[in-house]
Amino acid sequence: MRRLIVGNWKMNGLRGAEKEITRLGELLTPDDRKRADVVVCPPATLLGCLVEEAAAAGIELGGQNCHIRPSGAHTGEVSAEMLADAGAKWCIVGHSERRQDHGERSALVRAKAEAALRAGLTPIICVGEKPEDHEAGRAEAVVGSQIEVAMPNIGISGGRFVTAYEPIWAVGTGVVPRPSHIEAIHARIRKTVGPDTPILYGGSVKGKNAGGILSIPNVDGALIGGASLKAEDFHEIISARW
Ligand code: 3PY
Repeated sequence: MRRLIVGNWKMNGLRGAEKEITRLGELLTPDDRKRADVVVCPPATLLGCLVEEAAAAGIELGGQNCHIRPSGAHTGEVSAEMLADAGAKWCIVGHSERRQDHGERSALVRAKAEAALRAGLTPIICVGEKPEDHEAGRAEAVVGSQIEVAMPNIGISGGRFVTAYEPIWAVGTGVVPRPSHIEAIHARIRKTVGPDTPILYGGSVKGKNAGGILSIPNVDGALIGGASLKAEDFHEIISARW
């Protein structure tokens, strides 16, 4: 089955980043393109700069967050319409760094996912347990209730959304959960989202572990942080054998 590999650049990248997109396009082989769809989510400031290079490289672009309203008096915010206008096709919502740094809860994440859908973007809805939930054996319950609340209304989504499981204790730490843990949580998400919604895994994915992670049942792709910043590192993940 085709995998969806999404790079989340977070708050990294200045003009000149076009060369990483062009380089990635050069590295992607026809076989890579057959086996995976590739999306890069740069900071919103870079979307307009990357749009031509991304189209030439056969890579789609996404935002990392959006406001729930299309426009208005919301200083410092970026709407899903603006992301779409700048060339995005996707939008990450509810990333653990938004939940932690900006107090975003699952009900707001759902409203953001629905705003993304209304603007024509496909939302990538992130869920994941905190270290203390993991240690207390509550991961399945916590993630289950996050996705139940954050899932967009079917009348708005028509089923078009993606989920990403990112255990907070694995984001940017170099720690990767046991395959049995990833399998159990993805099976729990699958129960709620149904058979057709892709479920990505995110958290310390690298070229060396990508093949193993992408072979776990119900892992339909990956959301990649730091390892997506350099074209060579990101390509190592995309070209991993699963
Ligand atoms: C990570 O792997 O660090 C991520 O947070 C990807 O979104």
